[in-house]
Amino acid sequence: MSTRVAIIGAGPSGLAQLRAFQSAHAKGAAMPDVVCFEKQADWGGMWNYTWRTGLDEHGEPVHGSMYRYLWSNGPKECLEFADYSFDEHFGRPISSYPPREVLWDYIQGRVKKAGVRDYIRFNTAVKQVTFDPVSRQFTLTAYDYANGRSTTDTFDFVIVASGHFSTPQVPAFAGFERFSGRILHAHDFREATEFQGKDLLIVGSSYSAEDIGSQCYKYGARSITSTYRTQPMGYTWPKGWEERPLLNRVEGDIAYFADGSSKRVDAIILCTGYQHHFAFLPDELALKTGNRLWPLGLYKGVIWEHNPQLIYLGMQDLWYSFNLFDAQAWFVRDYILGRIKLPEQSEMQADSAAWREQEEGLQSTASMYEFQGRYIKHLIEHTDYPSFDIDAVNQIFLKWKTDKKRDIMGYRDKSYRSVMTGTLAVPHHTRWLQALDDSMEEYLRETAGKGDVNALRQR
Ligand code: FAD
Ligand code: NA7
Repeated sequence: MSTRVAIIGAGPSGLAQLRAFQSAHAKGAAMPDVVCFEKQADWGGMWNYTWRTGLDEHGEPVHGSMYRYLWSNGPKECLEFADYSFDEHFGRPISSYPPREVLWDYIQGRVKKAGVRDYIRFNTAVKQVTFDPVSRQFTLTAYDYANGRSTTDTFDFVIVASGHFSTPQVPAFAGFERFSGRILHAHDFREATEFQGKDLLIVGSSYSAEDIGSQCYKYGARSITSTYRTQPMGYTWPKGWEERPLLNRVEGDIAYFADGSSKRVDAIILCTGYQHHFAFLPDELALKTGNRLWPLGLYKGVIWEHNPQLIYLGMQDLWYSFNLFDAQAWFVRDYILGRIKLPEQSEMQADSAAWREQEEGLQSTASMYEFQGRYIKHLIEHTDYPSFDIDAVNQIFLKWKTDKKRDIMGYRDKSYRSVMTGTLAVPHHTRWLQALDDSMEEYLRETAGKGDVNALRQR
């Protein structure tokens, strides 16, 4: 009987796993019996945008945290697939920071070409996974909303690819109960124009704070006040945006900060991060970690050391993203196909501890993406995933950071060179700050006519 593998989630990580199995199969390897469970109606994970918040059409928690008008927050040259370039997908150079819909199209291009959609059960939410130590098999229960029935299957391996930017971390501050405006977490933020003409308070000082604040500024918020717990973001903000130390309390519509200063605000957006949350897993199988570069318990960042039949993809804090998931998925594939053998548990733990020690010593931003780059290099040395120039990608990260420091509202107008194809990105036809229409049609206009766009969509 062939090996049975469950993949939970058809986002970039789960899709990388399907593509990894398919690519080995195309070279003659046996294809395990793979089922990918996806609770949404389509693939792409976070990149499959939804306007919904709260519960979805089935009453499941909405997975999506992405918002309208989201543009890539890092250069596409840092996330490019090594086996499917932007050139191959779009047939011409595009800019370095595409909007969400364009990246979703790119993700889909590779898996459409690989022909793996039939492995996915859409509208099917995984509800429970248990492990029987005697049969050494998992039992996975899911609910198939398309057919209105519960399903139960057994698997030899379970690969958790359900993401970790979906369950919000929602702190409370004194006075929230009586605040007269709207309070929401970044997970529920969708439409920046809602805050046009408003004085907005943003709690947090990481990617969501920076980007949601920038969006609201771009779409006409009257002022942005961002409040930090540990350190300010420190960019040169445009007029109307200031950073204050941590929010202390709210009285009516007045926010008071740790330095005693205050500001009247209309709405509060909590950009306070996300939890690794796996409602379908029993406690002993659930990864418990904050958002960091080396969560403990995962050999090579993917294999659950206490039960190596359980695998996690994409659980690290992300500098690299799509090609990181690929490196992990190819490694996991070769492990499941028996090409990579595991050492004893103690050796796996020692290996993880060594990575963790390195992670704890990281001081500078550069050392963090270099660490993740080293990890990717290490993984792909074990597999046939196409090698690529990770040092050159690190250099792009460095330029990205410098460009952001120089101009937080203008960094998305910069162009970088692909390390996969050598193609230099072309500047977008409109500067990011003026580009209010983020649709794919608008993005690809000028050099491609309508027909070309439709042709690209059909790939
Ligand atoms: P996800 O994309 O989250 O996909 C997980 C999938 O699992 C989803 O389809 C979900 O429906 C499914 N799932 C979850 N639970 C279940 C269940 N119980 N049963 C069945 N299916 C389930 N990355 C970048 O590289 N560049 C960016 O610009 C960028 N911007 C971001 C902006 C925001 C607001 C957020 C939240 C993230 C951003 N990211 C960005 C990171 C993004 O998370 C990754 O690019 C990528 O989507 C992670 O892929 P994943 O497959 O691991 O997880
Ligand atoms: P991150 O990067 O995990 O950052 C979370 C931020 O929230 C960070 O600044 C934290 O401050 C802050 N935080 C967390 N809890 C609190 C409380 N209680 N009070 C004040 N501030 C708090 O999450 P993001 O959402 O920004 O980014 C996640 C992904 O989404 C990322 O990949 C993006 O591309 C999009 P700290 O620095 O810990 O003091």
